Amino acid sequence: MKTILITGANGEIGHGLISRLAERNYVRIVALDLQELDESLKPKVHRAITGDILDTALLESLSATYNFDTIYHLAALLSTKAERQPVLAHKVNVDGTLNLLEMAVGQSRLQGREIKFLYPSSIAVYGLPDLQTKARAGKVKEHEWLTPRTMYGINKLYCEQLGIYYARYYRQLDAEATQGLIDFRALRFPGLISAVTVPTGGTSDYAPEMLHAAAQGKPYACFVREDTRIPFMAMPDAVEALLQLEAAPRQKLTRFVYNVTAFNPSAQEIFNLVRHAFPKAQVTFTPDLKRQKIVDSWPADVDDSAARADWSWQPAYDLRRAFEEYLVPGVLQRYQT
Ligand code: AKB
Repeated sequence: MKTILITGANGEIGHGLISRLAERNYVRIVALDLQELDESLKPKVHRAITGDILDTALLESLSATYNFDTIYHLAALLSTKAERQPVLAHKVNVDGTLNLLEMAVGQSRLQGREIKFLYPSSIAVYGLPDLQTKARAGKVKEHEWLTPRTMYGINKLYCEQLGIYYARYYRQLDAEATQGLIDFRALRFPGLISAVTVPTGGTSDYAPEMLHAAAQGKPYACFVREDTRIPFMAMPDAVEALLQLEAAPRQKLTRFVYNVTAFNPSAQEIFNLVRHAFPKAQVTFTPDLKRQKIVDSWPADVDDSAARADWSWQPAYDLRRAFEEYLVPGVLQRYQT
């Protein structure tokens, strides 16, 4: 039996991850979220806890109760929400991650073995200064353009470094060895599109919002320009990427942090696909100049060749398949009454 802690369990990735992990009969999931876990997920987990990752007493009591093999630390405030509440975002995104890393160290000491720590980072760690540079940059590699312009991007970039510190240099001046406590692995996700859930608080949300509005016959005012282009991925691939990175032998991994992506349509191309599936879709493009600037600072594409080489990353869904075989049937089923 493997015991797995998932923070932010009620969020978009949490939904998909819990469903996939629950298919394995050797896994016991402890789900933690600020909001009560959805009823549909409750039967899939061993225990659902409504609580805060900033509550260290709660984390200590969890640590005293369970021997975790792997921690998926998904809880975060996304980019738009983080810009509106930067201090809260810093607390949740940075202090929350620090608390989880400390908990993982405690677990490692108790169990006398390394604890796997899976961390979803984001394309928000990149910051391109203007559209000309974005066009020239093409597929951005992991070490390029690490000059984020949002609180969320800064938080994610710092927490990647924090995870590497805990894996490699934690308490390096202590007499006793303190390495080998945490096996930290991070993915930089692009925008994610799910057929099952609608995101809240992100800036890549225009793609899923457009699709879900069309499926419900609701008009949608897209907050970015038609030519806006960033990488995206269908949610099942995001979940698969986390599971594959978790399962990869450590010796095959040449880095702690990996780009992953699947397709990178413009907002107009997304609209074309949405309109193809829902010919009555009413979409207008009314850019919010401030949110637009955030998306313009993110790369048009990322280079995920390291993930492909090291752990055979390969998305199952390209853009056409994502719409035809996952998103459109999924939202049709979801909104069918
Ligand atoms: C957001 O829009 O903030 C997120 C992200 C790109 O990480 N979806």
